[in-house]
Amino acid sequence: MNTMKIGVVCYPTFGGSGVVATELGKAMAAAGHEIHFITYEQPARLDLLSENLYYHKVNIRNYPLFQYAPYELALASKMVEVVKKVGLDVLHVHYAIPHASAAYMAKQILKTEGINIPVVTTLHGTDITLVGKDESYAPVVTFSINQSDVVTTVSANLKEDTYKHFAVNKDIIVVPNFIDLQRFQRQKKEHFKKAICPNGEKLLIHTSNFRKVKRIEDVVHIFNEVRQHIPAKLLLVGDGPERSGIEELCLSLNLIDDVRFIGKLEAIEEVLSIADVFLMPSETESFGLAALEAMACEVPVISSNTGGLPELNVHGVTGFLSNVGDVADMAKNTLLVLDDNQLPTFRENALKRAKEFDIAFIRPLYEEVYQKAVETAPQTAVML
Ligand code: GMT
Repeated sequence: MNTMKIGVVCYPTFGGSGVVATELGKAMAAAGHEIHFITYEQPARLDLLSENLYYHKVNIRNYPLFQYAPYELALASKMVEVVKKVGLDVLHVHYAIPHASAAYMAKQILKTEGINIPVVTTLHGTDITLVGKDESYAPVVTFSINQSDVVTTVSANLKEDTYKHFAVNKDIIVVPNFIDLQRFQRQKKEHFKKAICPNGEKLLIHTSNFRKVKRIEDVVHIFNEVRQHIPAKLLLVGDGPERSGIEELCLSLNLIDDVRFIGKLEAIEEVLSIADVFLMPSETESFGLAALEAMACEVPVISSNTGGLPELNVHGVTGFLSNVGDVADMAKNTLLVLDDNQLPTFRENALKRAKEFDIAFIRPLYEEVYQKAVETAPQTAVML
């Protein structure tokens, strides 16, 4: 395949969609494509000294009249500028709101100058299942999905949800989340494990952005049940709006000595390396990238059976699935997984499954998507 110049629009710092966009961009750059990130802040973990990686900052001009500065307009203007300056072949926008509609606007502006830029929109989850379907955004989300040249979702379930909640008339291609197995692998961190579990306790872990959708109170209740049966500790990694409420819950349940909050962490693979089981009881989860990261580090997963999670976590093989909110079932399954006779097999299975999502398999799928977008959209638009 010929190399391309690809514009990537994403949320640079928060959430799985930004991680997927950044890691995909890096993998594409390593494969010889020229990648131009267009965002309001440099994406975390983006090494701009690497070959083929560029960052274009969206400057948001404020004005006393604006209660909310119009980011979408500044983004669309930046996309127009970068497409023209660099000669991009394709624009890939991650997360529909507001990136897909900003891309539509940029595309229309460029059309008036005889340039037709193909737009690929990747839907990640809450842009469809939570925020997107709210009536305050739904008409714009529907329109901008339909106007994209190619649309992808990160799971078959999210594809179904998109058709269910929006009048979308486009084909949707499923391209799952992926993992870099060089980075996410079980490392020897015995000293770290000893510091957290000094008496050989089992370690339960949860990593997230501490939003309501993650149901972290269920994580705490599962742990509370598990520790009635076996010595255990809980590690909560990440930060967000729910954190203080969860700290209070731990206090009221008298768990504070056995639960560690360690905030946001860059080297997440290091703590995953010492964990025995990963808990993801989410209300909704389009794919569950954090669970995939755990599996790559040989950590089995106890999750809800919502959204795309059954497409990743195989019930009874890589962990277990339960109905949302069924804390008792999740606690029972956690104890099954933690059984010393079972744990090594679950660990092995989790790693084997994670290998199916190796970036080496997924990157070419996105290259096909870009190729399709270029073929779908005529190279030069008719001047209006
Ligand atoms: O929920 C998050 O952690 C953030 C959110 C986002 O949109 O940034 O993640 C979504 O996208 C990830 C990457 O595609 C998926 O792995 C997550 O499952 C999905 N989150 C939800 O659906 C709640």
